Parts: sequence; structure tokens; C-alpha cells
Amino acid sequence: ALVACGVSGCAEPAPTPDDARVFLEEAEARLLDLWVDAGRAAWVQNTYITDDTTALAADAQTAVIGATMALASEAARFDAIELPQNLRRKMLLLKTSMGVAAPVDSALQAELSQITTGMESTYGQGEFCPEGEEACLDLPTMQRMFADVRETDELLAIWSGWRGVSREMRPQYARFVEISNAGARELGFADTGEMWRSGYDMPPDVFTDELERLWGQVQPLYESLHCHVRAQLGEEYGTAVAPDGEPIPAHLLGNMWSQTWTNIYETVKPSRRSRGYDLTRQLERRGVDELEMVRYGERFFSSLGFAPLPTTFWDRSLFLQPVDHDAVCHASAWNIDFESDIRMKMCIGVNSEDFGTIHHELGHNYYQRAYSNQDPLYRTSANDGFHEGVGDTISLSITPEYLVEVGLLDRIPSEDVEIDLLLRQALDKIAFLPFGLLVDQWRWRVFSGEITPDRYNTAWWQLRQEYQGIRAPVSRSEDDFDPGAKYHVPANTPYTRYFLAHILQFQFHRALCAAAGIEGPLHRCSVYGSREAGARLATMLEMGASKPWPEALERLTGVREMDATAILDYFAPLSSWLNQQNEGRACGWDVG
Ligand code: X8Z
Ligand code: ZN
Repeated sequence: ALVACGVSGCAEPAPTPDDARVFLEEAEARLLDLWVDAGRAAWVQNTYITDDTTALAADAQTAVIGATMALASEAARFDAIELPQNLRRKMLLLKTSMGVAAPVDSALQAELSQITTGMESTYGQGEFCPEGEEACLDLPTMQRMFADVRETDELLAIWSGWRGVSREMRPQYARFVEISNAGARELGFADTGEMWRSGYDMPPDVFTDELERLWGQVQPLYESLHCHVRAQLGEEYGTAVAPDGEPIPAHLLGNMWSQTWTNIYETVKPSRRSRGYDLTRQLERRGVDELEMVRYGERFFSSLGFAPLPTTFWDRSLFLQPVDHDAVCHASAWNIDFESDIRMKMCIGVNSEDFGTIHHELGHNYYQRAYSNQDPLYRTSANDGFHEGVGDTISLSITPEYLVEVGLLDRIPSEDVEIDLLLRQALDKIAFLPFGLLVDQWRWRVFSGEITPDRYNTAWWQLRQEYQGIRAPVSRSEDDFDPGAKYHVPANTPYTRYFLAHILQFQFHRALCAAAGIEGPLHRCSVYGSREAGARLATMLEMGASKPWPEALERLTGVREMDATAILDYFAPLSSWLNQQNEGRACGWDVG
């Protein structure tokens, strides 16, 4: 290009779109190398936590952040020129490819990585040692207790006990917020929250409105479910424990975080007469082990036409909780080389919940493999809700009919179990919705400075009460840091993605059922064995992030908008049933 010279001297030549193309190609090659290195280090840290593996993982993350920040600042020279859409898209993806940014100062980058990696290791190593008892309890053990134990005192003890682990994270978290915000600002975002909200192919504040709209669609159904569950808990434990018109104490819902309530199905089920089926029992009865559970998941994807998992998946994954060292047991899916080295990391238990989570993780893995032919910056999902929604979509096809077909159930329960099945499903999918929203409502306000460190815990419980209608069962203070007791906060994984996934998976499911030519109610549809459904799904997965998400959604569903009508259709019969049950009850709760 020509060098323009004026009275004040000669300006740098304006860069061309070709310069941008070359810049991005080199940037992607460099980043890919660093991502692979960081992935290997993080894998070892996650599956074998020690001070050393934590330090090595932090170093590798520092290298990614350092390189990405340098590239992003170089990329600024293309800000003012006209670029083809795909190159402009990659310029933004370059910035948002980091879960967290740090200023261009290597000391701060290292400090940030050490904090985040350290908090994740702390979480993974966390345990609760009850007074006067020999053994300490790790998180998987306490999670199983939440599923089985009904003694409220015992539940209360582990509920508070686990929250002892996150207290030490509070100062680290405050420092993390400071540094990551400074990094986000260097990239031109207002703060880390705005950086996160910039990954949805629309202005961040429009995205916020979208969330409000979707929540508005499903909120009435959540409140009906909440009302019925509270009434049933009142019958079980007494209305003094779960009074009408008040938030539900958080230790009674069968889950450490009260985020899904399936474990209290027996308490809230429609009638004493046990109907439907219990998948956990079926798995146990048949002696299905952890690996075989994964095989069931693989066979489902194979039935849709996806290629079998590579042998390296079986050799390199972690399926069982290690007995002689610590690991981060929170389930996750990895693609170490961004091509075919896909792995799952999960401390599998033989139960129905983990059967679902296996499909969830496999959804990530099949997505990762499907987009591996895209350019490196496009090797991710259309938006992060899509990544979280794929495996769950497949899980929606785990119907009684499917279970009978694969030999996990003897016979299809009679038609009158419809409400039983839907209620169980709602305790998972509907109960989750407000939790899926509030985690980042808290973090966004923390990043923006609206919630200051001296109000971290108070603000957390205000949101828990407002959105979920639950309350802490024992008094909390600002010495506690209860958000840190939820994996995604110390691990710095955005959470709105799960809310989106819970809406999207029903849209995906509805589209796949249509592609498979299956009629009838959505909740009885299984696309198992449908090559048509599989092919339709694959066309969307293969796109990765190469196009704005509405285009990916359109490929699969024919529409360009996220929309809750699919989830509402699915639960329509339950919704009427709940309304009948709730007649005469004072629903809702005081928001404090
Ligand atoms: O974290 C997960 C997955 C890994 S991406 C197991 N989920 C959220 C959670 O457990 O809090 C899946 C649903 C919500
Ligand atoms: Zn996931």
C-alpha cells in the first residue's frame, strides 16, 4: 500500500483486508498451539491435583492470555478498516476466546492465572470433616448423601460443611474481579461481564433483554412447580419447616445447590402408589457399570449416524473417581488437540442422574469432533448455550420406549403415568431455570461493581430468594462465600449458557422429532435410530462458530430465535395438572 505523506510526515500505510487475513491465519496457528499446551496442562491438573500440576496449568494459561492479549492489541490496527464479515467475526472471537482477560502486564497475567487455577484446585480438593468423626467427606460423597439421606439434621450438616470450603476463596475472588476487569477494559469492554455478554451476535444489552423475555415465558411454570413442591415438603416435614408464602429452605430439595430437584421425586410424586420407573434401580438391577453407561451413550449417537468414539477416548478419559489422589470431579468434556483427541472427565456413579450427565458430556464431545474441520477460532459452538444443549437434547430421547428397546426397562409403563414422568422431568428441567439465570446475575453485578466484596454473600442470597424462592437454612454472613461453593464460580465458567441450553434443547428436540417424522406428544418422542434426525443435527454441529448463531439455529429448527414455546409445549399437560393441585394454595414467596 501507498504511504501517505503530509506536512507532519508520513503515516503508517492503512492495512488491507489481505493483511488482516494473514494476521488472523498466523494468530490462529499460534493460539492453537498454546491452547493444546494449556489443555494438556489443565487435564493433568484436573485429574491429578497437586501444587505442581496447579502451577503448571497456571503457567500454560498465562501463556494463552499473554499471547491473546498481545494479538488483540495488534488487531486494533484493523478496527477502522472495512473487513469481510468472516474476518470481522474472527477479530471479536479472538477477544472472547479467553474466558478471562488480563492487562498486558505479565505479572498481572500470572497472578490472575494462579488465582483461577488455584481456586479450581481448592474446589476439587475440598472436603468436609464432621466433628468427632474419623472420615472426611468429599463432594461426590456429599452429593450422593443429598440424593439419599432424608434426615434434616444430617442434610443441614453437610450443607453447611461443604460451604466451609469456599470461605478462603473470598479475597482471591475479589482480586480476580479486579484484574480480569482491567483486562476486559483493555479489550474495549466495560468489564468482564460485558465481555461475556458480547458472545451472542447481538449488542450485550439486547442479549440481557432476551434473557428477560425467555425467563418471562417460563417463570409462571416455575412458580407452579415451586408451589406444589413446597406444599409436599410441608406435608413431609411440617409446615413450620416449609411454610406457605415463604422461600423453601435450601437443604430439602435433594441437591447441594437446590439446582435440580429430581432426588425428592418420591416426596412430591402425584400419588403414594409408585408408578413410572426408577432408572437408578434399573441400572443397578442389571449390573450396568460405569463404562457400560458410557457405551449406552455412544450407541445412541451411533444410532443417529455419528461415527464411534475413537479408541483414544476410551484409553484417555477419566470415568472413575481416583482413589489415591485428588481430582476435579465436576464432569467436563475435552478436546485436547482440537481434532480427535476427545475425552470425558467424570467421577461416574451408577444412577439415573449420571446417566443423563454422560449424554450431556458426550454431546460436547460429538460437537467438538464435528467442528474440528473449521478454522481454529471457529472450533466452538454457535453460542455457548448450544454447546451445553446438544447432549441434553439426546437425553430428552431417553423415554420409556427407548429404555425398553435397549433393554434397560422391562415394559412400558401404562398411559396414566404421564404426569409422573413429566413431574420427574420438571424437577430437573424446570426447577433448574432460575438457578441457571441467577449465577451470572450475581457475577455480572460483581464485575460491574454494583455488588461490592462486602456484600458478596448477602447479594447472593437475595438473588437466590428472588429467582428461586429458596433461602439459606442456617444464618449466613460475609465471612461465608457461598457462590464459591458452586463449581463454576471458582472455575470461572460462565453460567448463562445453561439457562439458554435448557430453553434450546427443547427447540432442538422438537426439530429432531419432526425430522425423524415422529408425531405425538414431545415428551414421548425418542429420535433413537433416526438417521434423518442425526443428519439434521450434524449439519448444525459441523458449522461450529463459523456463522452467527441464528443461522445455526435455523439450519436445525427453521427459526432464528430462541424461544420457550417448545419447553412449554413439552410440559403443557403437567402445567394444567399443577394448576389444579395448587388451587387454594398461597403460591409465590416474599422476595425479602
Ligand atoms: O456443569 C455442568 C456440566 C458440565 S458442562 C456437568 N452442568 C451444570 C451444573 O452442573 O451446574 C450441566 C447442567 C448445569
Ligand atoms: Zn456441559
